[in-house]
Amino acid sequence: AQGEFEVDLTNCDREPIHELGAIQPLGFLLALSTDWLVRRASSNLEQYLGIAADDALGTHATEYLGDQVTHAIRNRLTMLRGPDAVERLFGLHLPDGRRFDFAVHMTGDTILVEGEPSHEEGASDAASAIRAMMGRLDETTDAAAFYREGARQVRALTGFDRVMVYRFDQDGSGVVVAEAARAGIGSFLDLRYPASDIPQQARKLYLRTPFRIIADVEAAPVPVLPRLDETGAPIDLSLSVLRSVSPIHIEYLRNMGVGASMSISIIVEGRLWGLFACHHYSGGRCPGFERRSIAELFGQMFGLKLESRERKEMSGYEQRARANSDRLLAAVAKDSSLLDNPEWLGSSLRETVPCDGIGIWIDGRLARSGMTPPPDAFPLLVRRLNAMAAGRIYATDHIAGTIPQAAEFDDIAAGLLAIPISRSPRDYVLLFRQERIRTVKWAGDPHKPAILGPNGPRLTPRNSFETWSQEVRGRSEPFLEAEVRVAEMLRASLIEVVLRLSDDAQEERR
Ligand code: BLA
Repeated sequence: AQGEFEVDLTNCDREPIHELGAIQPLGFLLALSTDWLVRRASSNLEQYLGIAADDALGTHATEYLGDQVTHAIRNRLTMLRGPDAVERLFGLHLPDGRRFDFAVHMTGDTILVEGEPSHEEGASDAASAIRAMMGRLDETTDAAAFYREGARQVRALTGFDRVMVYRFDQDGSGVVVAEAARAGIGSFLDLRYPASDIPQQARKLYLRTPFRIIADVEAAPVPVLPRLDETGAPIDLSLSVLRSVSPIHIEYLRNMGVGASMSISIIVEGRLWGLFACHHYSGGRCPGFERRSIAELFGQMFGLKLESRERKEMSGYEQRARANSDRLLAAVAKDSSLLDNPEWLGSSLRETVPCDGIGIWIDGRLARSGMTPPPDAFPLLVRRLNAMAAGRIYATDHIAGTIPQAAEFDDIAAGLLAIPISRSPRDYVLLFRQERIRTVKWAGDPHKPAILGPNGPRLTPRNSFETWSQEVRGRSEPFLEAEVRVAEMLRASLIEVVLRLSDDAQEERR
């Protein structure tokens, strides 16, 4: 039965997109043994090298690549470093004088050589191009301007109709945080796309090969022959520059009206932070390999700069937080009654980790200030916290997600950061954040990332990108990683103070 259904995401994540056995037609591929004999060839070989793929199998590739190309590639192969290295050679001359660009890498004991005609597009002074691009980035002050400038630079370099900076969230969905686009094609800025639009295995590949070009959505893939080798294995095209594209993704791009697509990975702290996602609408588009390589290098530099910006921001925040916390502790040390004063404690903590309310639970007694759940909600809250991992900070933007009863007060307090302040998890400082109703603009209904395709139980990406607004309730502004780290620091100090106070109290009692 056909119809719409909830997408089975594991289905998508299992498609072996590195083993589709085909390339895009903009170049050719040869798989060579280490002694340079052709093991596999793309079926379009004749078009580029004048010899049919079938006839090339088992021959020496030097016969048609020529001595110069063979020599240059052999030399370069010795420079491959690391398992995911791909070497590039630009503007080499074939025996008949035509200039080709090459990408070479190893997969197992097989050499993969990919060639495509050189573009005479004057991208030769790569170093100064990159230097100028970096300079522009450095002139930007805030994050938004930095992203925007990045998008502009990639568009200027590659000429795509639309260049977006697409940033991932923890749940894998993403949002367009900057855009540079040709006039008159509308804007995707701020739109959110579900995680399933880019399946897991594709994300893994984009970490290994930070650049992906889909030069022409309508181009027929070119099979690499033979499909299976003597061991029955398909060719592994994980690192191939020309790797052909999953039909599901092609369908997705068609549904979006895209003719060519390009993505450049933005990697921060070893993680896929996001992508430069680029669309071309009027047919295919493929910048030359050299220019694509500059774009890729730009993406790498962009990621590094982003990383250092984020680090700087973080360490600034942590420094301020440390100073606040030192001040707080010094004050308490002087006047221990302050710890019983939730108003005072609340306003001091708020400077460090912004919140709307604070509850202090010590020895079964509650003190609170600001926007907090009602007092009778605390015993349950504390019991649930006691049941969680001992002695750890717990932070959530959605208390009711773990403690369903919290839904009753989530219009007042929706988010919580709990700091356990005694060694046995019984006493807490609880920071609450109010609900913040947000409207998320999804590009299409995220509950229907796919519909059942015309050819049976095969997934088809959704075909509507009509903005679908979702009102998110019962959630607060999330607590950031840096805030949680700072809370750890506060915790250590608070424990010290609380221990000291209880020692003093015992002494007084004696
Ligand atoms: C790949 N999906 C991608 C890529 C992007 C997106 C950017 C990288 C390849 C490329 O550059 O085109 C998605 N494109 C987007 C998003 C925006 C955009 C979110 O412009 C927002 C601005 N896709 C689906 C479903 C499946 C799917 C349901 O929607 C699976 C069932 C698959 N997407 C899919 C696959 C790839 C992909 C398999 C990998 C393509 C490849 O590299 O071979």
